[in-house]
Amino acid sequence: MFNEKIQIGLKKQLNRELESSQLYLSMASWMECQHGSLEGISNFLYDHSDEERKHMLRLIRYINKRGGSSDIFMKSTFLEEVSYNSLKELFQKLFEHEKIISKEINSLVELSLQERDYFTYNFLQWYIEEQIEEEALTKMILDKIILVEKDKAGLYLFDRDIKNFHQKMKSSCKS
Ligand code: OFO
Repeated sequence: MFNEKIQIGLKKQLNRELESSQLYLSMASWMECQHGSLEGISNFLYDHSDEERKHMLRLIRYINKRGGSSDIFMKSTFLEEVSYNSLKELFQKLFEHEKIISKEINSLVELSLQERDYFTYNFLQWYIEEQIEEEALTKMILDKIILVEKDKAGLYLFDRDIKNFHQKMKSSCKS
């Protein structure tokens, strides 16, 4: 029987991943509407929304494989209308969001040790690595945006950088 406390923790996390996916999606759409010329950034956000969905799926498959059930969620939610005063504000929110997710993952790791569930402990190591990358990535983007924010030419070049960086990441994931 799959440990009840662990199951509840993992189910909460899969809902957080779903929320993350929706957050990135709403940000991508806002970017596309408000800053259509900066398509490197909006494409990055759209793709990241898909990534977050994959993080959720990974949890669902794990819970089911361990004999639990993840058939408890999916209340249909409508995306709230979002708006940001600036690109900087958007990425600040994203960075804060990723830090919260990291904290939640850390608590789950702690719980898995308390409950002596070493399978789950091992499973969660992938999420730990992922959060290290995601915090670093959102912080790097935020820092760059702060540097070029008021400079239109700088923003254009930055968007091109994100596009190239993003392409490289996508092809390294495929190989
Ligand atoms: Fe799922 O990593 Fe971001 O939130």
